[in-house]
Amino acid sequence: MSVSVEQMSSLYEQQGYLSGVGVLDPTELRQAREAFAQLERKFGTDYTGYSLHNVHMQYDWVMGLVKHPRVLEVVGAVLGQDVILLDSRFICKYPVTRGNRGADVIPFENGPGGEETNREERGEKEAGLPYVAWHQDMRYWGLDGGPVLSVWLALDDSLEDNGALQVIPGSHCSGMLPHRQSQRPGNMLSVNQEIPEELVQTDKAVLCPLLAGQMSLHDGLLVHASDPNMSDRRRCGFVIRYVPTCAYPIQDPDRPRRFHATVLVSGTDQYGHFSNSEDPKI
Ligand SMILES: O=C(O)CCC(=O)C(=O)O
Repeated sequence: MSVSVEQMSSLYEQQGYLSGVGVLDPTELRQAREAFAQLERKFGTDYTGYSLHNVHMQYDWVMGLVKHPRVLEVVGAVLGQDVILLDSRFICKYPVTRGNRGADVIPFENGPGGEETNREERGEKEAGLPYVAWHQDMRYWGLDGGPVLSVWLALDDSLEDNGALQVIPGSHCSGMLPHRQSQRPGNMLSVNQEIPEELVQTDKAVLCPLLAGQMSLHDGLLVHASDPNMSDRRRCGFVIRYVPTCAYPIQDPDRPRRFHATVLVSGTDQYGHFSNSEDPKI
């Protein structure tokens, strides 16, 4: 049974996220993956892991993704028709092998206890590997006047073993939680923030597995994180942040992120809060 965008929107309001929404057809997916592979060849994987930031301003194929009709259909059902793209970033966790991490790091496998693999043992294997700490996106964005919606579009299958996104359903209703500097090495978040674990209902965490070409969406206040990639497969996602045009930037020294690459992706902008939200001709 297919779910209407209206049903998606009400589910999103209720739980703060949606997952498993199909976007790219096989041809679009193949083209996006080939284009991404070209960037890997050009820049190297150390760079493409986290540094392809706002490249929708540089590459037509990336602009095509941020304006993909299916993405905008679902985003529009949640935010309304007048929508600005705030920011975009590829987040790619590469597989860890003996070769690229040194002999002391071995790929994660279930121990003799299968699913019951010892947490401590797993912790040791994961030590220092790239992960994303529990956080809320709004902690980073100096914004008011409207919600932020993040799309996570999978270019690879994103599953439990390669570090899929995890969310705490309903946590978007609890307001902004305190964040602090993370002590655990490997946090991919540029400002290295985390919500202290005692404030996160980790027993309620839900994994958002995606097949390549699908997306998840989450609210800017939803608590979410992701574990290291312990598989032998890449996990590449494209994160796109959208706001309704009524949202506006604020001066908040704790949330200093600026918006240099905004684009009006749908409808009209009667507010002009983001000075460069014209549709750039690239
Ligand atoms: O890609 C990830 O693992 C985390 C992404 C994330 O934190 C986000 O989309 O806000």
